[in-house]
Amino acid sequence: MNTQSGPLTPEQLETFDRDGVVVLKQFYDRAKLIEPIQRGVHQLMGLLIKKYNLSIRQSPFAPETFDEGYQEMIAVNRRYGSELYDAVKMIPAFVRFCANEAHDEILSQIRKSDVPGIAAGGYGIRIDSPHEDKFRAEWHQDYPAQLRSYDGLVFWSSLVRVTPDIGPVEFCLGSHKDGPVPVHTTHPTNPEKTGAYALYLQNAEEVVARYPQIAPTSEPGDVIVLDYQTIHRSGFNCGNRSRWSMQIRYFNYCDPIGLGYGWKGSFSAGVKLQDVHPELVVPVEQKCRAA
Ligand SMILES: O=C(O)CCC(=O)C(=O)O
Repeated sequence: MNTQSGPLTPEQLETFDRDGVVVLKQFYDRAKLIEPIQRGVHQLMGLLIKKYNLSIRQSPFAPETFDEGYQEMIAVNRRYGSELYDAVKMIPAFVRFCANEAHDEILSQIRKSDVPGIAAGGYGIRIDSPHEDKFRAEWHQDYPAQLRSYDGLVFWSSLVRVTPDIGPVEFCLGSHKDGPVPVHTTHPTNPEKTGAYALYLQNAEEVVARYPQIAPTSEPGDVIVLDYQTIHRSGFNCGNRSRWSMQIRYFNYCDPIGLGYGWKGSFSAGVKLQDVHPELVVPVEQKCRAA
């Protein structure tokens, strides 16, 4: 296989190499790949509205309004949103989308590897609701939270138009070049944040201040590709619609670090980061300061 060829242009490769993140506009066929996922969400919403006998009116499916009624649904009971969140990642169109060959090709092209892998438990659909902080990801790198290979990639794309008010993801440009930052495993201020959500960069404020930041807006069909070592965080959703987005994590089976520990996963695989990378975990007695 010629690992030099692939979907990214030389300019896009250069951007990725320099910034650790690249935005590919209208990369996916919206009608073929994105709409079936939106349709699946719409169907599951319909089932939950019926199951809980909610007086929520749902219009026939349209890609722009597939989540109509979601805000009302979680206002009745936030637990309904959690039920939907767990369910949507099992929509067949989404699982097919995760294993899209274009993702294999990008991993192969960027990492010059012909053995790409999909990180088990590393794909899902986020629903970031207005003014909700519990599930907001703080500044972090995906590597400690995912493992599998040091040089993995995240494919991030949205199911709704991501405008500044609903909190585009923020990225620290070039941060991937400095490698993994040790993490605190307990959140400094919010005890509600647990597992991967609780991970907190050591000296986060000083670290992120070293890099220029961007928060790209996006449309369904766009994809943002980022390096496992790129520091990023969820934006703040101050709008009146939930930000629905998909994350698919790929890794490289040929990476000697991942190969060394048998491509283990991290939190979602029930593995303790300190058991794989003790040097990346800040001892509990060292106090953490919030950024
Ligand atoms: O979509 C977001 O808010 C953040 C996603 C994220 O942090 C990730 O994919 O690692």
